[in-house]
Amino acid sequence: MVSQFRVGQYRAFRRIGFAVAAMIALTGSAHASTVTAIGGSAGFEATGAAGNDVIGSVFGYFGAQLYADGPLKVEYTYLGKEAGDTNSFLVLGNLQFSTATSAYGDTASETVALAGLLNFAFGANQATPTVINGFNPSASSGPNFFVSFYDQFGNLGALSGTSGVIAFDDGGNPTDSDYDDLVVRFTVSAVPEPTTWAMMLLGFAGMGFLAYRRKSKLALR
Ligand SMILES: [Ca+2]
Ligand SMILES: [Ca+2]
Ligand SMILES: [Ca+2]
Repeated sequence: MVSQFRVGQYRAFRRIGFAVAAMIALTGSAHASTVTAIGGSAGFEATGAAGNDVIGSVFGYFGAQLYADGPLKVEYTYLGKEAGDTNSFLVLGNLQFSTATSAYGDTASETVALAGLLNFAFGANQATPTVINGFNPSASSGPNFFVSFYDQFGNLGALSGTSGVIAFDDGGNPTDSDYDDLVVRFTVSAVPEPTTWAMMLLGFAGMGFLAYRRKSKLALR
């Protein structure tokens, strides 16, 4: 009787083990969560007096748009600024960072449900969008932003990745021809896809059924 129960228990645990392994495999097969710079022209930011006083000279892309390669979560961190104008950073149309009031290190986030453009914009000396991701002009004397996938490991030349910076040039006046007028770091992480959630729910339902069946078998004895 005791050994019989143990065998049944072992089988149930083995089944649960298979279900968990299948769920992990499904989660692992979810789309890689990366962001890609589309379009634009490659180059280094300027150095010197008219250079970037927040991140220095790094390799990246002028006039590029940032595209999510699949469902993901993006965290934005306000790194700093060197600008006379009061610039802003918006996500989904809502003001997140202002060079007048935000503290370096402040964060904001968005969840992208499907592959597509990230939903951020910059306001040049205003709290409403001036340059929207998707409509970032290439080499321009007006407001535009620079994108780089540089990180603490270097990562020079990368066109896509999981972390990088977005550096804004407000085009405010001729003596401010640089890309440090509001600098943001972005970091992406995975979110489970709808099919993964569905499979997980099925897995939990299956485990519940196994437990129920075992219980009723024991009750019959
Ligand atoms: Ca500067
Ligand atoms: Ca500046
Ligand atoms: Ca500037």
